[in-house]
Amino acid sequence: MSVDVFALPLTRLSLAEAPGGVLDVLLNRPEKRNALDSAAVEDLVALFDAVPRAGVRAVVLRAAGDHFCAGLDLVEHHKADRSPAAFMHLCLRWHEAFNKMEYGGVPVIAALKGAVVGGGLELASAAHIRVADATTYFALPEGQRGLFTGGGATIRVTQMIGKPRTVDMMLTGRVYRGQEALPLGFCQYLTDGSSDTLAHELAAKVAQNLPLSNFAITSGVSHVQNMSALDASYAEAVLAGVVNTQPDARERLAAFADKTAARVRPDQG
Ligand code: 1HE
Repeated sequence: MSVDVFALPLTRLSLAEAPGGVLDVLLNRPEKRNALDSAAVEDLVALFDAVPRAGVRAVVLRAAGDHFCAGLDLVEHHKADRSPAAFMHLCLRWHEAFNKMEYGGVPVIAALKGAVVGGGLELASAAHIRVADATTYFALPEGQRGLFTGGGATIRVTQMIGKPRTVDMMLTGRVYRGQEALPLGFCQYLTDGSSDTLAHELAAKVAQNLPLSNFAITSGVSHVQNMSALDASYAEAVLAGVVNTQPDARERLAAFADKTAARVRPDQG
């Protein structure tokens, strides 16, 4: 049974349909630079809980205003004067949201711009593809604010850029951007134009893959990272057994066999 994401009572996110089964998700609190308060985190949990059962073929996660996301809502956090247990439980909701994003099996493409900092970088790192534009910059300013990352930076940012670089960013507040950030792994694409536009182009392409292939690529690659090499090779074989024999693939294989399918060429981008 398909879930209707448009029926969700979201307050911090706006949704729109894009062609080809792509869902456009807008972080929509630009006046606060899309800082993640508890309402935003609950929206992300509700949305990414529903997305895998909603027939969505790919998600573009983008932002209103000049900045992707300023991280934890520091004003809410200051006013709430939370106990250690309360903040731990809040962090667990962040993990719930980001794990649903990463492991849900539906490709998520983040269109970045401006500040992608603190929890904003943690949010971006849960996406499968990150597209940056010329304004995008990455930082983990928690250390300077008397805080520590709690939304998965120790896990996903270290996977993206490595432990020494992550620790340096945390300690010194170092900022990365542009041509320096790209080869380090902060993003897979850097555009001179609009990251929204490129993210949508990529989503349209990704959405043409069979959903079961995309499920295996996104959730499968993430899951096997958590396994021993022995278990990972077993899991990969089981996944491939299911995906590579799916009836929907027969048409594509037939097209290759009868030479009507596109060949892989070096100039296709
Ligand atoms: C916010 C937040 C926020 C902006 N929480 N309200 N993250 C940070 O340390 C980043 C903090 N933010 C900034 O450094 C800057 O705001 C920005 C570089 C993102 C944007 O600068 P700018 O000049 O465009 O905007 P601004 O004037 O600083 O802020 C505009 C408004 O957004 C203002 O509210 P207003 O009511 O006074 O207009 C700001 O208070 C508000 N705003 N960022 C709350 N983060 C699970 S642990 C995760 C740990 C973390 O993420 S720590 C946070 C790291």
